[in-house]
Order: sequence, then C-alpha cells, then structure tokens
Amino acid sequence: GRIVHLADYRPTDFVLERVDLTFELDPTETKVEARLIFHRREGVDAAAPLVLDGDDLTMTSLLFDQIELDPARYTATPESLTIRDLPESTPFEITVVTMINPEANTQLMGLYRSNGIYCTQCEAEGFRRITYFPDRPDVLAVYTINIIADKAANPLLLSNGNFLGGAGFGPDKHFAAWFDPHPKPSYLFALVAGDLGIVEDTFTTMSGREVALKIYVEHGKEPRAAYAMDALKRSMKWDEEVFGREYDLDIFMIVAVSDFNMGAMENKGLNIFNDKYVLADPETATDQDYANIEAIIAHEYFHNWTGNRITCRDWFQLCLKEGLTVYRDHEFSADMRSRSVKRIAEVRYLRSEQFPEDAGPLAHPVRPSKYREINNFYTTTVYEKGSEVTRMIATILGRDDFKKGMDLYFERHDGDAATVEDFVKCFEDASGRDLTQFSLWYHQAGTPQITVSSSYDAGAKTLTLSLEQMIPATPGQSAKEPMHIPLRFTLISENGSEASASAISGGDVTGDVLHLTERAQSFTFSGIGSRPVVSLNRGFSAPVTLHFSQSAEDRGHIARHDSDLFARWQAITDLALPALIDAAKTARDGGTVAADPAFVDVLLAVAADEALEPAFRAQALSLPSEADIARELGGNNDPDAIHAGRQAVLSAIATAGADVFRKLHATHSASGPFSPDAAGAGKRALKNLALSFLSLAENTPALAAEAFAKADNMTDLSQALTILAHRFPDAEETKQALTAFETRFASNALVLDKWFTIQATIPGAASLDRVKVLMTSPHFQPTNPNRVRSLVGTFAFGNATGFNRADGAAYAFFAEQILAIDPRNPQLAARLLTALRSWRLLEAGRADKARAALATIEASATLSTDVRDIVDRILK
Ligand code: DPP
Ligand code: ZN
Repeated sequence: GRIVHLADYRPTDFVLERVDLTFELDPTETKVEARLIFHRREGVDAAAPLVLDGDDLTMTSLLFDQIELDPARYTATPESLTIRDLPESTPFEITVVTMINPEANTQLMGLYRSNGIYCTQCEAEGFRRITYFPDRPDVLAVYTINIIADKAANPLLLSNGNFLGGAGFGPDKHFAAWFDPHPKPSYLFALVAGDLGIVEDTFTTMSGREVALKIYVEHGKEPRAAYAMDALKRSMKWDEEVFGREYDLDIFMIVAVSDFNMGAMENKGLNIFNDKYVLADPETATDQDYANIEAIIAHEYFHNWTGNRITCRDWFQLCLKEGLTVYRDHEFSADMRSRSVKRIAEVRYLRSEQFPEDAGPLAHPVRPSKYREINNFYTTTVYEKGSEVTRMIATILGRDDFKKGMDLYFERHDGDAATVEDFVKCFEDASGRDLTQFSLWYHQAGTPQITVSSSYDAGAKTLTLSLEQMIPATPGQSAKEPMHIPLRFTLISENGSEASASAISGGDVTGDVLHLTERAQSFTFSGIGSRPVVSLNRGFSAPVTLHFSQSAEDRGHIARHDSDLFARWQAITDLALPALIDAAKTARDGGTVAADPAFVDVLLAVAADEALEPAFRAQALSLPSEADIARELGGNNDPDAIHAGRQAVLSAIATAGADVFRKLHATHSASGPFSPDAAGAGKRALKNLALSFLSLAENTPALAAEAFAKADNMTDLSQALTILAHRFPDAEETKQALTAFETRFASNALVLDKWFTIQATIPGAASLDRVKVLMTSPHFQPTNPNRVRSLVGTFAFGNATGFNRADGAAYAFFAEQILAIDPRNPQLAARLLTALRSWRLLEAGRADKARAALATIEASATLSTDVRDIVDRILK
C-alpha cells in the first residue's frame, strides 16, 4: 500500500448529493445496486474524472442517468471505478451494480455473515467492499436503503435511521426500506438482516420525545441484554445532563454479533456490537465484563454527537472523535462508579498499553501525519492518550470554560467533517487562552519525562520546585519542543493537612494547577512554615512519567494523607516499583529476594483500613504488573527474573499479611445478594485478592478449590479458577475445576473464552504446549476473533514468561499463527502482531529469537498491507 499524507488532503472533485442502495441479500451472491447522484464541485476542472474507491469488487452493470454507459467512458478494476466525460455543472446519476459474497468475507469488513446474521462493518474503509464509492469521511450524504431477503431466514431487516415501511416481495422474500435524514459518511452505514431476539424499552428525551430502544441478540439470550439496556438509558440521560446532548432519531438499535474485529461500532442509529460487550448476567459475566459493557455502550452512544453529528474530515483526525469520546465515556463511568478507582484503572491501562506503544517502534502522534494502513491507527495513542489530551484541556481551562468550549464545538460544527484545529479553536475562543503550545500534544509523539527536585529553605520559608521536561525521540521525530504540561499538585504539611503558599513565582500556577511550559523551570512558593511533602501530578493530570526522587518517608506520607485517592495509590506504586525492580535484579543474579518491611507495612495498613473503599484497597494490593516492571527496567530484560522477583515479593506480603488477608476474606465472603454495581464489585475484588494472598501464604489449592465450589457468580468463580491454575497448575483440584468449568459452560462461547484465557496465561515455559493443545479443542474456532484473542492474544500479550520462553519456541509458534490468520483476517493478525513491539527491550538471547520470528513474517511474499505495515515498523 502507498503512504497517505495529511499534507495531501484536498476535498473531492465531485459532491455526493444522495445515496439509494438496494440490497438483494444472498449468503454467497448478494446484489448491491447503488444509485449515486453527484455534481461537480465549483471551480473543479471540467475534464476531471470521477474516481470511486473499491476493494475486491465485481461490477455487473453501470448506468449513467439510467442509460448503459459506453465502456470507453469508464475504467473498472476491483479497486476503483473511474468515469470520464462528465457534465460540467449539472447533477448526474450513476447506477452501479456489484455482486458480493458475504459468506466468504472472513476479513469482517464490509458486508459479512456471522452465525447466520448478515451484518456490516464499514469503519474505516469497509464500505468500498460493498460498492464503488467516494469512501472517505468528508463525503456526507443522506441515505435511503432497501433490503430484500428471504423472509423465513431473515425476518429482521435493519439499517440506519427511521423505518419507512416494508412488504412482501414475491413468494418467499420480503423487503424493508429505511431512511436516515442525517447526512453521514459511508463509514457510519450499517445493515443487519437475520433472525434475532429482541429486548425493547423506551427513553423520553429532555425535550419530551419518546425514543424506541431495541437491543437484538441471539434467541434465548434476551435476559442477558438487560444490563446493556440499563446502561444505554443511563448513557442517554447522562449525555443530556452533562453535555446537553439529546438523541435525534425515533429509534436507537443495538445488534450483538459474535464475529467482530473490534469492540463495537457507532453506526448512526444502529450500533453493532461484539456480543462480548452486550451479554451479561451474574452467572456468566465478571465485574470487569459489566464495567466494560457499561463503558462501551456509553462510548458508542456518545459517538452520536462526537463522531456522527460532528465527524472527521479525514482519518488523520481520528482522535477528534475517539479521544474525545473516550474522555466522555471515562467521565460517565466515573460518575456511575467511584471516580478515584476509575481513574486508577484508566492510568493502569494507559501505562500498560499506551506508554509502551509511545516508547517503541510503533510510536506515533495522537494526530498522525501519515499512514500506510489506517486500520493500524485504532491505537491506544489515538484513543487513550487522545482522551488524556482532552482531559488536559479541561484541566487547563477549568470546568466552566471547558463546558463553554464544548458547547461552542457542538454549535459551530454540527453537521461538519471537522479537524483537530477546529476543535482546539473552540476552546481558545471560549476561554481566551492561547493553546498553540498545548497543541503540541497532538503532534509530538513520546511520553514526556519530567525530572523534579524540591528544596526547602527554612530560613526564608520557601519551597522551590525545579522541573525539567524531556520528550524522547520517536520514529520520524528526533527533536521535540517543550510542551505545556498541566500538573495538579498540593503541599502536604507534617501533620497531614494541605499547606498553602502565600505567593508563587517562576511560572504560571492557576488554583492547584502548575503549568510547566519551559524546558526547565523553577517554581518558588513562599510563606511555607515547615518542610512540606509535594504531591505532584495528582489525579494524573498529565500523561507523563515523573522522575522525582522522593524519600520513602515522603511517599509513605502521601500514601497516608493525600486527600486525592489517586495520589495515594500512586505513592504506594512508587514505593512498590523500586522494591520490585530490586527483586527482579536479585532474582536474576540468583539471590534471595527480601521485601522491604516498611513498604509491606504501608500496604497492609491500607489493606486493613476499613475507612477506605474496598475497590481502592484492591487496587493498592494489585502491585505493578510484570509489564510495568519491564518498562521501568527499560532494557536487557529477563521476563523470568521479573516474574520470579515479583512472586517473591508477593509471597513476602502474603506471609506478613496472612492474618489481615484471612480477616478480609472472611469479612467479605459473606456478601449478600449479587449486585453488579461498583460497591459489590469492589468487595469481590478485595475478597478475591485476599484469597489469592492467603492461598500463597498457606501454599495450598484447598482454599481456592473451596471458593470455586461455593461461587455464585462468575467473578468469584473465574478468580478461584485463576488462582488454582496460575498458582497450582499441576494440582488435582485444578484439573477438576478446569474440567468442571468446561463442562458447565460448554455451550457458552464467551464464558469459554475465559477458560482459554486463564490457561493461556499460566506462567512458565510449559504454557506454549498448553496453548497448542487448546487450539485443538472443539471450543476453539480459528475464524472467530474473540476465540483467537482469548487464546493466542492473551498468551502473547499477557503471559510474559510463557511467550518469552528462553528458547524462542513461542515466538516461532506466534509467527506461524500470524501467517495463518493474515490471509483470513488481516486486521486481527496485525493487531496481534503488536504484541512483539517491545522486543528490543529483551535481553540479547531472546531479542535475537524474536527478531528471527519477525523476519520469517517479513519474508512472506503475500502479507496483507496491515501486517506488512506493522512488521516493517517493528523491525525498523
Ligand atoms: N469507532 C469504533 C469505536 O471506537 C471503533 N471502530 O467506537
Ligand atoms: Zn469510538
């Protein structure tokens, strides 16, 4: 594929006025008739041809104003349709007929069949696999859709917008017509046909309109859609209350399908979901599943305004809809749940997924300036860092001006295909602030590294905070400009209260936000009576890495006293990381790991503190992950040593805290009836962590086996199974539990994904053979992305010791898998392959073997553009 550059953007030569599509659905021979009305854009050369995008298309007929077009006037290939000699200014109609094969569409882009259901996925460039079209987000048109299909097999015929009507069509078929009055780009088109069950409800909007809500799932699964429906109604209400956004059609539909490359898709009025993010009940869904469903239902619904009403001018602007919409769904979940705990989870995810991306060969700016395959830019940088950038705008402007800016954005750009510059301008205009320097966040890749030191002058009663920012070089960007970094802070005095300064010099400070704008900058606070402890980047106000050599005492002080729970958790993490790094080094040198008793004391005090919410305590007890440690070590890494060191620290905590954990487990085991809410989830998380530590302290599978037998919900059940499998992989209890789980959920593919994941992530070199055996299980379907991700994906992303076994056998296996998946589903293969993005941080032996595996992929002559793009960049 060729490289697309942002700098080359220009509008289309022809304006698309309207779109009429007629689908005659057939599993292998679907006929698509597209009637497209265009006119030449003013000022465009009269000789310019109309060039439409295609992907793997077969055209059977082409009419111009309803008359067959002279073959001399057009050129059709599977990838494009070019039509010449077109009218200078009058509108004209092109009628194209293409034949497509939904059954054979294993890429899951365009129109395909999943479990007998016809469905579509058009973002980013799937529509061109349906018909020839100006398939780009700045081409907005009004669509009318006709669907004709066999009536018995497809009682349901759905598309975007409002239902116009339907009737019989010959003896066995019927048709339905849909009209979407909102102009939209092709990536938001959707069609669904088949036989599904339905859950219905209504929502009355703030202006009093009644909206019909419909969630379609496989027959028999209707009860498992209740939580999704509840989350949808809460999302609709929240968007009215917090962002003033009302829904704009008479009907809102969600369809759950079992084969889906992504989480979900925000098609106008007809969201299509990976069923994993719709279906839940206590018996089959974990608390994490419930939280994901709530967040993703909200995310896709919020796209109706941030994405659909205001869309992107081009795919370089992807963060305009994704970063902003992630920010909105984060705020929603924070309002529905515990804000601090939600923030901790977000930051954990950002650090474990986005920071490595930003530090490796795939690093790219939040708004990239070039791409070879847009599918490879649905990244944590665009989504998660994009959300952080939006959050920083809110932090810099403050709540009121941020709201004014959002209101202005909705007012000014409704109906537009907008850019990041348009978005930022709204906040500048609303607040009067200059965001020029701030905008570097969109353009410079790499996680800023901030070095901080503080010094207190008792005589002068001043505290000086010196900061220096460094943005590491990233592919294509060697030199970086200093950025505008908003850091929330407080000064905590000896007695734990927050000290206030009478004056500040050296830089801009607004409220509790310190604005770092220079490469190096010192802020002096005066009127400080005694040496305070500085708590910096509270709430993770900026997505940066702080290098602040605070003493363990100071960190302990923050961990005990900060009024920001996030900052307390961060302080515990800052205490834990050096201990875990030491442990990894000691384990590597063959020494005996000893955990710092002071750190263990802080941790156990938090665990036992009944004044703190259980979910927070669970977060504190979930030490930094092996990936966190590897990132911090930053090179020459040995995953076995990291794992062994971390396990030794966990054992030390378990032994020292056995009584605390026994009590926690007992207290929270006798919980009342199941509720998926945040409070219930927090208690279960704490209880299960206590069980895990206790099992370690007593070194017996008996406790987890008992918990497995008693569990009355999937969270407890899967946690007990995880403890058994990960800590006691060879125990008889573990074998029995794995078999019992498999038998009990044999007909529930989504639950069996957990069974695959738990086994694929058992630490140690033996897991490779386990994964190979599991791939031969009748439950494993190699064409289903959820199955592949839960087995091969979690092995590669979530099993550092197994995937990185020293002999390189897992890399070779992985390369084979990528090469096998790629011809079927390039998007899935490319996404999996990113698991090797940090191979250069491994010690030399493993790094060589990883490179060799990557080289076998690169050597294939038939790679998709998706995989070619990733492998080239990873090896560069
Ligand atoms: N636009 C989808 C989402 O993130 C993904 N294609 O919601
Ligand atoms: Zn999205």
